[in-house]
Amino acid sequence: MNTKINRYEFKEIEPKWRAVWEEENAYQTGDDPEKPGIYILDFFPYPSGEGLSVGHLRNYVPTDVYSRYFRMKGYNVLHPMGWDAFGLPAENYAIKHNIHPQESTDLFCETYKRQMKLAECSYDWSREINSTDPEYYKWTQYFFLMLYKRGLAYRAKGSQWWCPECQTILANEQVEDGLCWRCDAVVTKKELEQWYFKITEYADRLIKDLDWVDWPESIKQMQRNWIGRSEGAEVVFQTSEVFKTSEVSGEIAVFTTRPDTLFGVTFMVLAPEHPLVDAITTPEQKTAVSNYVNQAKIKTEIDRASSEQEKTGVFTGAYAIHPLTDEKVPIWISDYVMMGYGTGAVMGVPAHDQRDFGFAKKFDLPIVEVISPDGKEQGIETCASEKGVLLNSGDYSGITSVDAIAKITADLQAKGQGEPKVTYKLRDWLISRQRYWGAPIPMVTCEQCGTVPVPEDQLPIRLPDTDNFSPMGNGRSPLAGIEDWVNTTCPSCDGPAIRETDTMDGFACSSWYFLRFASPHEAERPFDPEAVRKWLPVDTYVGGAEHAVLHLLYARFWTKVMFDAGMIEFDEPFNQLRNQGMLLSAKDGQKMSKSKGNVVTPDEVASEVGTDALRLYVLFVGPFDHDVLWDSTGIKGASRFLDRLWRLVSDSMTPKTSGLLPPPVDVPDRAFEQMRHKVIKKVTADFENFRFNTAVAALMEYLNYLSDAQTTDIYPPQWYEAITTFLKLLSPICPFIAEELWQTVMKQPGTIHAQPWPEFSEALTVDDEQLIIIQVNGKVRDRIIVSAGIDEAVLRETAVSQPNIQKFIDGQLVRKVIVVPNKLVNIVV
Ligand code: ANZ
Ligand code: ZN
Repeated sequence: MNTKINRYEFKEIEPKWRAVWEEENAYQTGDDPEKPGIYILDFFPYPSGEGLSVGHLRNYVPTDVYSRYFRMKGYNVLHPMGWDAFGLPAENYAIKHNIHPQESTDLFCETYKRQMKLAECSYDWSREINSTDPEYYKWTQYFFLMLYKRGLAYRAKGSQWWCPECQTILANEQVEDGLCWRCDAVVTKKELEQWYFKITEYADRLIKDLDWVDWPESIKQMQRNWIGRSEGAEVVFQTSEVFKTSEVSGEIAVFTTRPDTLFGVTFMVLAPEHPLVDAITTPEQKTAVSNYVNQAKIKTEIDRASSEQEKTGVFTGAYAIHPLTDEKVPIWISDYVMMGYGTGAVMGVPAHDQRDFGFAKKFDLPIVEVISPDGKEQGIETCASEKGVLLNSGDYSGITSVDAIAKITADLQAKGQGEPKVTYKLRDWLISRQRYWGAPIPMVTCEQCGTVPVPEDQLPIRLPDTDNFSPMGNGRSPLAGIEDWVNTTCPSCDGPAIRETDTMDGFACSSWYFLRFASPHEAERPFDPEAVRKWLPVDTYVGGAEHAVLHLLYARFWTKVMFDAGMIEFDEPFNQLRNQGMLLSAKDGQKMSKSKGNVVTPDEVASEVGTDALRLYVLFVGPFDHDVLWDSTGIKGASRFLDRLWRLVSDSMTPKTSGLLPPPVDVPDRAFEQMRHKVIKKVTADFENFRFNTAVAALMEYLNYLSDAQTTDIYPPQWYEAITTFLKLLSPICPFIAEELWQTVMKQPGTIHAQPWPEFSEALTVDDEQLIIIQVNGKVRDRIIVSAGIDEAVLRETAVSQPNIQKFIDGQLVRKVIVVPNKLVNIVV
């Protein structure tokens, strides 16, 4: 007796294949010299205590499908995974639960790995790396030294963002709307001596090379805006004689993008922190000015920059001299001018600059129109910031803004009162963190020699073991409290020296990890140049858009530095970038997080419906790059699809009436074959273009089509080819059911995952003919191929006159012929 299983029994089938693939090392990186290589990489995950939610799988499952697809296409595929595991969450968790951060980190990594394996992501685990491994951070320190030697790492004192919760300094990129990116605490400013990387030196190249990488335009634009390149001029204003002393030059430089508006200047504004403020303020204004400066200190930069806020400010009592008209211009102080941008001073042109306009209105300062569309006076109701033709501008009146910008800049330059200038919003990357759980900065300070780099052969500088990794509370790293670690000898004079006690920003670790995967066990060098030449740059890089101006900018910077140092032969690390959309909880439309209690874990879904259905649904839930809701009821549809597929394939192997397989009919069924080619074409193009949801939809339709074709006992000749094609197309998405049906049910030799990807013929994908089913009294008796646009009357005739059909009509009276266009003809006798 044949006991037929009517559904896909994932509970037995999935563990079985899991074990086989593990045993066979199925996901080992290919090294066949005949094959081309492709490097498909996910963003370096930061394992948190929450583990993975199904949302993370919107990153990992698509890249996995993509990797499996390329393996079948005959590529050597590098698809590795590792852990960006230094950083605050592990440390905070460790402090709270009183365990060592290494322990909590290991725990989190283990959970992530288990869940990724549960989802059967085909990573080559033999290449796993971990940024907290001394064998890894040794090289992070090595790159720090490389930057230092190239003059790209320096120490400076400055007022920087400080998170009072995390008790550490943060880089500008890590402050969003005045809040800490990790804990959402309101950040303040703190004055500390810090290490910086000179990313600003690469600003132009970081903008320029965005032009040719295949990245989403939105990410490119975010990077361009963040770098914020502005072309303009520096204009130097003299102050009146009175203020020139031996310390003060009496000059105030401003940065402007609009030198053409110079004749419209009616005041100047300095940032409250501007170094000249004290010197130029007149005795009568001293009190007012110092009150204002103190107030400004407590405001956040966001509030200061906001155009909504009513302008505030105070007059210094001093005047500057207009470089072209020699008129006296009052000098004010206002917090809408930032010390960190340009020169920290602006020339006020209220007629044509929005913020200056608000300021002039508030303090009743004159507004002089100097630009209009046609050079004629229009009157200034609101600020007019467009370029145009100059008026009220002496000899320059009547020329265009564009010409005036060049001419005025040149004339100022000739007088020594200005020059062309490019300014960036980008600041140097601040990398010191006053925390324990990071890579120590490999520098020491010696009384004799000053700041000395640790020689490379003494790396790694290991994190000392301690039980006390809580912040000191005084703005210093916990490492500062470990005296026998701090005290060391100077590598250059052997005298007493002390170590740098801050650790590196975790983004340093992730700025080069993609190189490490090429030769993860290399002991003598950060990477084997030969392996890097073979695999890099990364072909396809996939992760969340939230890293637009963080990791994705930093990694580009390091890559360019390594290129300049001659270590690598490319200067962009990621050729193609794709960002997945977020998966929001259907409960509340919010991003999944433990604190909101709306997390759906892969574990719960997989235990209920299996990994294949989970993967299928993750892809089908919406377009790859869209934010979509996780609707748990939809997952049932994925299960049903797999059950139907199971029945379709196993039924074709167990004929209903006899032990024999149904005999193929002789006529090659073109329409049936055409369908197969069309589906191959569609799924192939969809995979290549990250349209996984429509690939799934195409397979669902194809399953319907095949099920319809199967309702009779007449199997078309290409039936088995159709179902093996189906399984191959599905195998990157649902690796388990495809393998089971392929090997066990269809008794095909070898794993389906090593089969060549199905090919299609372009000609066969064009709809020129179609398959028509012919029924007699509702029973299928034949199929014919007709041209696609066939006339209905002709189709009727053709159907009735088929010899096969004539047999069934058998001389009876044809009472009715029903035509369902493009599908079937039913002959009623
Ligand atoms: C005069 C002027 C006239 C300006 C005009 C604009 C329009 P972006 O494009 O963002 O680079 N500015 C310069 N330094 C500043 C600072 N430290 N804080 C606040 N504002 C500052 O902006 C450049 C413009 O921002 C500069 O050009 C300057 O105002 C202002 F019709 O100068 B402009
Ligand atoms: Zn924080």
